[in-house]
Amino acid sequence: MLLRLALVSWDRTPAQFRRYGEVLQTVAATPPTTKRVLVVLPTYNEADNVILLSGEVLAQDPAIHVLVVDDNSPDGTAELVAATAGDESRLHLLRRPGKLGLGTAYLAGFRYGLENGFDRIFTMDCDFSHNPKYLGRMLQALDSHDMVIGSRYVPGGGIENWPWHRRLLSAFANFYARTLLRLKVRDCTAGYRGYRREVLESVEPFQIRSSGYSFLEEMAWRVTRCGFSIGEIPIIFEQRKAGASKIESSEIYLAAWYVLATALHPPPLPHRKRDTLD
Ligand SMILES: Nc1nc2c(ncn2[C@@H]2O[C@H](COP(=O)(O)OP(=O)(O)OP(=O)(O)O)[C@@H](O)[C@H]2O)c(=O)[nH]1
Ligand SMILES: [Mg+2]
Repeated sequence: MLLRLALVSWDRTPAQFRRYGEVLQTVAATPPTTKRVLVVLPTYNEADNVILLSGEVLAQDPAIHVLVVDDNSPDGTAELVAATAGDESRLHLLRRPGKLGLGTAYLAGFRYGLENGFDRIFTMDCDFSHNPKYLGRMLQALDSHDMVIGSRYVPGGGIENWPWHRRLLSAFANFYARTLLRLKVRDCTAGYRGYRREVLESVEPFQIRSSGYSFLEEMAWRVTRCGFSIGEIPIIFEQRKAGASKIESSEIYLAAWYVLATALHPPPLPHRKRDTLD
């Protein structure tokens, strides 16, 4: 099935196909999970990455499904996924009419995961910055934590090939959000995350109005304030190799403003945490 997934995309993405054989050989032999797992990949112009990355994610565990949430990418990302999904029952596509932002793409993924009975719901960037090889460890961490973050800022974690100014910006954004929102997690702007479904049912993520980085910071804040535990698994974050960044610099200022507003006027939260750990 996975081989067919790659074959369908041969015409459009020969480079992705060539690397696919290597992928199958390198997947770690971790014991398969008994949970139903959804990995949400938000995409905007990720045709160079989406097929190979989906294949790598699906290869990590037979229980994993992938949902691509695409915002009508002009480069044909959705068409590639649609052509491939016909032969791969664990690959799903949600098309949206236009570029509606990363935050609402996460929410669409959460809704899909909850409505379709998934126990564990992950998010990751579709540009290979988040290596799928960490999914197994992150899944295991969800046995003892309510939420898990693939973290650059815990021992063993790090960043590869980022220029100094991006490192500085990321470190400052984390310091700023952690201080203002009084968060203990080290990497609160990371998009590589996993949630137990009960967490998403409890913290009312659909009330979040912000997008991008501040969406992620507010999620970490909600999860913490509602009394859930967050585990961090060290990852090496890699600079994207194909395609271009979609995050605009204005989003950084917006996120800074939004974090300040959340700290000064916290939105109402549900009162009680549901006990999730089985
Ligand atoms: N559906 C959807 N996906 C988006 C949107 N904006 C960004 N994405 C996706 O969200 C993920 C993160 O965006 P990136 O452009 O990689 O942002 P970034 O990681 O901060 O920037 P780089 O480090 O330069 O890659 C990628 O998979 C994008 O394709 C959007 O408006 N809608
Ligand atoms: Mg990226």
